Amino acid sequence: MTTQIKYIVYGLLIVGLTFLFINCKKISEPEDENGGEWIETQITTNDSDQWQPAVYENRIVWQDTRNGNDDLYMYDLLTSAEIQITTNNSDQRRPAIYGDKIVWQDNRNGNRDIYMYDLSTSTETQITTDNSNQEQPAIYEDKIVWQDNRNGNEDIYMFDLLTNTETAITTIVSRKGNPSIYEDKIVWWDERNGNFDIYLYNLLTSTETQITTDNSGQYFPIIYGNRIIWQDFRNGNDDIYMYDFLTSTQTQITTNESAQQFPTIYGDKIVWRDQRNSNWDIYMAELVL
Ligand SMILES: [Ca+2]
Ligand SMILES: [Ca+2]
Ligand SMILES: [Ca+2]
Ligand SMILES: [Ca+2]
Repeated sequence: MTTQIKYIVYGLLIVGLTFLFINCKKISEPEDENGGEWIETQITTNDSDQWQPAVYENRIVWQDTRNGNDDLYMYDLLTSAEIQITTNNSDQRRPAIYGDKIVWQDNRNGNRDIYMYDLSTSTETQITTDNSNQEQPAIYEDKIVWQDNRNGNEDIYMFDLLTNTETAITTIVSRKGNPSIYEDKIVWWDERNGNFDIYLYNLLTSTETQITTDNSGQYFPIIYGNRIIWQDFRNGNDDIYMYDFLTSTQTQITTNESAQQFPTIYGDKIVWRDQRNSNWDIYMAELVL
Protein backbone atom coordinates (compact mmCIF):
# COMPACT_ATOMS: atom_id res chain seq x y z
CA MET A 1 0.00 0.00 0.00
CA THR A 2 2.75 2.48 0.98
CA THR A 3 4.74 1.54 -2.15
CA GLN A 4 1.66 2.09 -4.38
CA ILE A 5 1.11 5.61 -2.93
CA LYS A 6 4.81 6.37 -3.48
CA TYR A 7 4.50 5.38 -7.20
CA ILE A 8 1.36 7.52 -7.62
CA VAL A 9 3.05 10.54 -5.97
CA TYR A 10 6.23 10.09 -8.09
CA GLY A 11 4.09 9.65 -11.21
CA LEU A 12 2.11 12.84 -10.56
CA LEU A 13 5.33 14.72 -9.75
CA ILE A 14 6.97 13.67 -13.05
CA VAL A 15 3.86 14.59 -15.09
CA GLY A 16 3.61 17.96 -13.29
CA LEU A 17 7.29 18.83 -13.70
CA THR A 18 7.23 17.84 -17.40
CA PHE A 19 4.17 20.08 -17.98
CA LEU A 20 5.88 23.00 -16.17
CA PHE A 21 9.13 22.51 -18.10
CA ILE A 22 7.45 22.49 -21.53
CA ASN A 23 5.40 25.61 -20.77
CA CYS A 24 8.27 27.54 -19.19
CA LYS A 25 10.39 26.77 -22.25
CA LYS A 26 7.64 28.13 -24.52
CA ILE A 27 7.36 31.35 -22.51
CA SER A 28 11.09 32.04 -22.10
CA GLU A 29 12.22 31.26 -25.64
CA PRO A 30 10.27 33.23 -28.27
CA GLU A 31 11.30 31.87 -31.65
CA ASP A 32 11.45 33.86 -34.86
CA GLU A 33 10.15 32.66 -38.25
CA ASN A 34 13.43 30.94 -39.08
CA GLY A 35 13.43 29.01 -35.81
CA GLY A 36 16.18 31.26 -34.40
CA GLU A 37 16.07 33.23 -31.21
CA TRP A 38 16.45 36.94 -30.45
CA ILE A 39 18.39 37.41 -27.23
CA GLU A 40 18.27 40.90 -25.70
CA THR A 41 21.21 42.20 -23.65
CA GLN A 42 21.47 45.35 -21.54
CA ILE A 43 24.81 47.00 -22.43
CA THR A 44 24.82 49.99 -20.04
CA THR A 45 23.50 50.13 -16.45
CA ASN A 46 24.58 53.63 -15.35
CA ASP A 47 21.73 55.89 -14.06
CA SER A 48 22.58 58.79 -16.41
CA ASP A 49 21.76 58.95 -20.14
CA GLN A 50 23.50 56.80 -22.73
CA TRP A 51 22.63 57.39 -26.37
CA GLN A 52 23.81 57.70 -30.00
CA PRO A 53 25.29 54.17 -30.17
CA ALA A 54 27.55 53.06 -33.02
CA VAL A 55 28.74 49.49 -33.62
CA TYR A 56 31.69 47.83 -35.34
CA GLU A 57 32.03 44.05 -34.96
CA ASN A 58 32.28 43.38 -31.18
CA ARG A 59 32.61 47.06 -30.19
CA ILE A 60 29.77 49.41 -29.20
CA VAL A 61 30.48 53.11 -28.56
CA TRP A 62 28.04 55.74 -27.31
CA GLN A 63 27.58 59.24 -25.91
CA ASP A 64 27.32 59.25 -22.08
CA THR A 65 26.32 61.99 -19.55
CA ARG A 66 27.49 60.25 -16.36
CA ASN A 67 30.28 62.80 -15.72
CA GLY A 68 28.03 65.88 -15.99
CA ASN A 69 29.14 66.50 -19.59
CA ASP A 70 29.05 64.27 -22.66
CA ASP A 71 31.83 61.69 -22.95
CA LEU A 72 32.27 58.65 -25.13
CA TYR A 73 32.32 55.14 -23.70
CA MET A 74 32.86 51.77 -25.34
CA TYR A 75 31.71 48.25 -24.50
CA ASP A 76 33.57 45.23 -25.87
CA LEU A 77 31.25 42.23 -26.33
CA LEU A 78 34.23 39.81 -26.32
CA THR A 79 35.78 40.98 -23.03
CA SER A 80 32.56 42.38 -21.43
CA ALA A 81 34.65 45.42 -20.50
CA GLU A 82 33.41 49.02 -20.54
CA ILE A 83 36.04 51.72 -21.05
CA GLN A 84 35.86 55.53 -21.03
CA ILE A 85 37.18 56.90 -24.36
CA THR A 86 37.13 60.67 -23.67
CA THR A 87 37.78 62.56 -20.40
CA ASN A 88 37.69 66.21 -21.55
CA ASN A 89 35.16 68.39 -19.63
CA SER A 90 33.51 69.69 -22.79
CA ASP A 91 31.03 67.65 -24.85
CA GLN A 92 32.05 64.75 -27.08
CA ARG A 93 29.11 63.67 -29.27
CA ARG A 94 27.96 61.69 -32.33
CA PRO A 95 30.52 58.84 -32.33
CA ALA A 96 31.25 56.63 -35.33
CA ILE A 97 33.57 53.61 -35.30
CA TYR A 98 35.50 51.60 -37.91
CA GLY A 99 38.06 49.01 -36.80
CA ASP A 100 40.25 50.54 -34.07
CA LYS A 101 39.24 54.12 -34.88
CA ILE A 102 36.50 56.12 -33.14
CA VAL A 103 35.60 59.61 -34.45
CA TRP A 104 33.25 62.22 -32.99
CA GLN A 105 32.36 65.94 -32.85
CA ASP A 106 34.02 67.83 -29.96
CA ASN A 107 33.43 71.41 -28.68
CA ARG A 108 36.52 71.70 -26.42
CA ASN A 109 37.92 74.54 -28.60
CA GLY A 110 34.78 76.71 -28.35
CA ASN A 111 33.51 75.43 -31.69
CA ARG A 112 32.91 71.92 -32.98
CA ASP A 113 35.84 69.93 -34.34
CA ILE A 114 36.33 66.33 -35.41
CA TYR A 115 38.51 64.21 -33.12
CA MET A 116 39.69 60.60 -33.38
CA TYR A 117 40.75 57.98 -30.84
CA ASP A 118 42.82 55.00 -31.97
CA LEU A 119 42.22 51.97 -29.74
CA SER A 120 45.38 50.22 -31.03
CA THR A 121 47.70 53.05 -29.92
CA SER A 122 45.51 54.65 -27.18
CA THR A 123 46.06 58.05 -28.79
CA GLU A 124 43.65 60.91 -29.39
CA THR A 125 44.09 63.10 -32.52
CA GLN A 126 42.44 66.39 -33.47
CA ILE A 127 41.37 66.04 -37.12
CA THR A 128 40.00 69.55 -37.84
CA THR A 129 41.27 72.93 -36.54
CA ASP A 130 39.04 75.43 -38.41
CA ASN A 131 37.16 77.89 -36.12
CA SER A 132 33.76 77.06 -37.64
CA ASN A 133 31.75 73.93 -36.84
CA GLN A 134 32.71 70.47 -38.10
CA GLU A 135 30.01 67.93 -37.20
CA GLN A 136 28.42 64.51 -37.81
CA PRO A 137 31.52 62.46 -38.74
CA ALA A 138 31.50 59.08 -40.48
CA ILE A 139 34.51 56.80 -41.04
CA TYR A 140 35.45 54.01 -43.45
CA GLU A 141 38.97 52.52 -43.22
CA ASP A 142 41.32 55.57 -43.33
CA LYS A 143 38.79 58.11 -44.58
CA ILE A 144 36.79 60.41 -42.29
CA VAL A 145 33.96 62.57 -43.70
CA TRP A 146 31.89 65.27 -41.96
CA GLN A 147 29.59 68.28 -42.39
CA ASP A 148 31.62 71.52 -42.41
CA ASN A 149 30.46 75.15 -41.98
CA ARG A 150 33.74 76.97 -42.79
CA ASN A 151 32.37 78.47 -46.01
CA GLY A 152 29.26 79.93 -44.34
CA ASN A 153 27.10 77.07 -45.56
CA GLU A 154 27.29 73.34 -44.94
CA ASP A 155 29.80 71.49 -47.10
CA ILE A 156 31.07 67.92 -46.99
CA TYR A 157 34.80 67.53 -46.20
CA MET A 158 37.07 64.49 -45.98
CA PHE A 159 40.34 63.72 -44.17
CA ASP A 160 42.56 60.90 -45.41
CA LEU A 161 44.63 59.41 -42.55
CA LEU A 162 47.04 57.75 -45.02
CA THR A 163 48.00 60.93 -46.86
CA ASN A 164 47.23 63.37 -43.99
CA THR A 165 45.23 65.53 -46.38
CA GLU A 166 41.92 67.34 -46.05
CA THR A 167 39.69 67.66 -49.13
CA ALA A 168 36.49 69.61 -49.80
CA ILE A 169 34.08 67.13 -51.38
CA THR A 170 31.49 69.83 -52.14
CA THR A 171 31.90 73.55 -52.91
CA ILE A 172 28.45 74.60 -54.18
CA VAL A 173 26.49 76.91 -51.80
CA SER A 174 23.59 74.95 -50.29
CA ARG A 175 22.49 73.21 -47.10
CA LYS A 176 24.01 69.75 -46.78
CA GLY A 177 24.42 67.13 -44.11
CA ASN A 178 24.50 63.58 -42.80
CA PRO A 179 27.50 62.28 -44.83
CA SER A 180 28.01 58.52 -45.08
CA ILE A 181 31.01 56.73 -46.65
CA TYR A 182 31.60 53.20 -47.98
CA GLU A 183 34.79 52.32 -49.87
CA ASP A 184 35.22 55.13 -52.46
CA LYS A 185 31.67 56.45 -52.33
CA ILE A 186 30.38 59.35 -50.18
CA VAL A 187 26.67 60.27 -49.96
CA TRP A 188 24.85 63.19 -48.26
CA TRP A 189 21.63 65.20 -48.41
CA ASP A 190 21.76 68.44 -50.40
CA GLU A 191 19.26 71.34 -50.84
CA ARG A 192 20.87 72.86 -53.95
CA ASN A 193 17.70 72.26 -56.00
CA GLY A 194 15.40 74.02 -53.50
CA ASN A 195 14.45 70.75 -51.86
CA PHE A 196 16.56 68.00 -50.32
CA ASP A 197 18.04 65.38 -52.63
CA ILE A 198 20.60 62.61 -52.19
CA TYR A 199 23.99 63.20 -53.84
CA LEU A 200 26.95 60.89 -54.34
CA TYR A 201 30.67 61.61 -54.80
CA ASN A 202 32.93 58.92 -56.25
CA LEU A 203 36.55 59.33 -55.02
CA LEU A 204 37.92 57.09 -57.79
CA THR A 205 36.41 59.04 -60.68
CA SER A 206 36.16 62.44 -58.87
CA THR A 207 32.59 62.72 -60.10
CA GLU A 208 29.42 63.86 -58.37
CA THR A 209 26.06 62.22 -59.14
CA GLN A 210 22.53 63.32 -58.19
CA ILE A 211 20.77 60.18 -56.96
CA THR A 212 17.22 61.54 -56.38
CA THR A 213 15.34 64.15 -58.47
CA ASP A 214 11.90 64.10 -56.80
CA ASN A 215 10.66 67.59 -55.72
CA SER A 216 9.93 66.48 -52.16
CA GLY A 217 12.57 65.88 -49.48
CA GLN A 218 15.00 62.98 -49.40
CA TYR A 219 16.96 62.78 -46.13
CA PHE A 220 19.41 60.77 -43.96
CA PRO A 221 21.24 58.72 -46.62
CA ILE A 222 23.31 55.71 -45.58
CA ILE A 223 25.54 53.80 -47.99
CA TYR A 224 26.54 50.15 -47.67
CA GLY A 225 27.92 47.99 -50.49
CA ASN A 226 26.02 48.68 -53.71
CA ARG A 227 23.10 50.32 -51.94
CA ILE A 228 22.06 53.75 -50.70
CA ILE A 229 18.98 54.02 -48.50
CA TRP A 230 17.24 57.16 -47.24
CA GLN A 231 14.09 58.68 -45.73
CA ASP A 232 11.76 60.00 -48.47
CA PHE A 233 8.66 62.29 -48.30
CA ARG A 234 7.48 61.91 -51.93
CA ASN A 235 4.26 60.13 -50.90
CA GLY A 236 3.25 62.81 -48.38
CA ASN A 237 4.57 60.75 -45.48
CA ASP A 238 8.03 59.41 -44.67
CA ASP A 239 9.00 56.17 -46.42
CA ILE A 240 12.27 54.32 -46.87
CA TYR A 241 13.70 54.18 -50.41
CA MET A 242 16.77 52.42 -51.79
CA TYR A 243 19.08 52.94 -54.80
CA ASP A 244 21.13 50.02 -56.15
CA PHE A 245 24.30 50.81 -58.16
CA LEU A 246 24.32 47.39 -59.83
CA THR A 247 20.88 47.82 -61.39
CA SER A 248 20.72 51.66 -61.38
CA THR A 249 17.21 51.37 -59.99
CA GLN A 250 15.29 52.90 -57.09
CA THR A 251 13.07 50.71 -54.91
CA GLN A 252 10.38 51.83 -52.44
CA ILE A 253 11.06 49.75 -49.31
CA THR A 254 8.10 50.87 -47.14
CA THR A 255 4.56 51.74 -48.28
CA ASN A 256 2.75 52.19 -44.95
CA GLU A 257 1.09 55.65 -44.75
CA SER A 258 2.57 56.40 -41.31
CA ALA A 259 6.15 57.61 -40.87
CA GLN A 260 9.19 55.41 -41.46
CA GLN A 261 12.37 57.29 -40.50
CA PHE A 262 16.12 57.20 -39.78
CA PRO A 263 17.00 54.08 -41.78
CA THR A 264 20.22 52.14 -41.47
CA ILE A 265 21.55 49.23 -43.52
CA TYR A 266 23.94 46.33 -43.01
CA GLY A 267 24.23 43.67 -45.72
CA ASP A 268 20.71 42.70 -46.83
CA LYS A 269 19.07 44.13 -43.71
CA ILE A 270 17.44 47.58 -43.58
CA VAL A 271 16.26 48.83 -40.17
CA TRP A 272 14.25 51.98 -39.33
CA ARG A 273 11.92 53.55 -36.75
CA ASP A 274 8.22 53.19 -37.59
CA GLN A 275 5.06 54.96 -36.31
CA ARG A 276 2.44 52.59 -37.76
CA ASN A 277 1.37 51.36 -34.31
CA SER A 278 0.81 54.95 -33.03
CA ASN A 279 4.11 54.83 -31.16
CA TRP A 280 7.66 54.42 -32.45
CA ASP A 281 8.74 50.84 -33.11
CA ILE A 282 11.80 49.42 -34.86
CA TYR A 283 11.10 47.53 -38.09
CA MET A 284 13.43 45.64 -40.39
CA ALA A 285 13.24 44.62 -44.05
CA GLU A 286 15.46 41.84 -45.30
CA LEU A 287 16.09 41.06 -48.95
CA VAL A 288 15.33 37.37 -49.54
CA LEU A 289 16.44 36.08 -52.96
CA1 LIG B 1 33.49 65.30 -22.08
CA1 LIG C 1 35.98 73.69 -35.84
CA1 LIG D 1 14.16 65.92 -53.59
CA1 LIG E 1 5.29 55.73 -44.74
